[in-house]
Amino acid sequence: MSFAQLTSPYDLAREERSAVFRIGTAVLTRVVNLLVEKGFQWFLPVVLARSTDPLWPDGDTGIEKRIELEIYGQKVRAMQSMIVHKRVLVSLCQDKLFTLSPNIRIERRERCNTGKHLYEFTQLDLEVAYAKSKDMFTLFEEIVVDSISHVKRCSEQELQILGRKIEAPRPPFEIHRKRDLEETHGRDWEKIVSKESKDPIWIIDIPREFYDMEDETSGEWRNYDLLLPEGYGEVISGGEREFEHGKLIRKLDRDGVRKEEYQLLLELAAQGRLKPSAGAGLGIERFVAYVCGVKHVAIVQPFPRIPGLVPEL
Ligand code: ASN
Repeated sequence: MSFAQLTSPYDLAREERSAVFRIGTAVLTRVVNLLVEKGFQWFLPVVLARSTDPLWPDGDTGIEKRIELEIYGQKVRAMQSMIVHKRVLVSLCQDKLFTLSPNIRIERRERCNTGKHLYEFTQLDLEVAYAKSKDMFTLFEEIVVDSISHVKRCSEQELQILGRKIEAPRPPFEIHRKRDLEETHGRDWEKIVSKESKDPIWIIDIPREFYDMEDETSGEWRNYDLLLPEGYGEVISGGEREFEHGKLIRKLDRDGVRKEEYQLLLELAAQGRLKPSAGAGLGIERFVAYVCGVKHVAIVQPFPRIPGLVPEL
């Protein structure tokens, strides 16, 4: 499959495209069923909102443009992640919930060839009240293992069409501190580690946005990413969350993030109604691309949204 073909889904070999579709359906069905079986409620996504993920500060953010527009005299933003909405819902109505949410992140056009970046992707975004990092490790390990096993069982022919050999990894996955990997492998640690490892690995203690829990004394962050093997890179990102009003304010000020955009979250925190929680999001296209063994995440999108390449439809 050549990269040029990615701009038009109709140019791809029908058999291969169909196999990717069927595997995508199998993964989504299994993940959703698993969560519902575990008592999660499914809420539908919001696309335009006054509050969204600032995606700042985050060492990996390569956003070229943030989409803001005015409706009914109010400024709204295109959803970058549903972190704020999940936190509000988990605090006010439901202890375990998830959504499949379109995230619009206008990535720098130079990222078109990384194979991992899209300017619009779908995130399975979940949040659990009172959960801790270890609960999320167990849950996502089950999601990853279970959906790969399901695909191996039910989509054998599709995997064959794509020439994909994949084994379900064995949990628990290894856990490494980001700064240790950086020390050993240098700035390109993520690429190197993802290429070299045989199984997915958890990366912990990652300095980033205000909403992830940070121990202000030790400087340790209680958050995590999951890296896929074979160079597929980061597929899950999440953390335990800040819920104390004073700490949230300090961190927003420190990061230079506009507090007006997080008013409801801050009000709940001030009233002691923002629940402690943990959660994470899994990039659907990245995960399905890995299961299928394809070279670019856009291959799993019927209408590819590659940075810098706006399709006809
Ligand atoms: N979904 C992620 C989380 O739950 C946030 C993100 O996508 N930036 O932490």
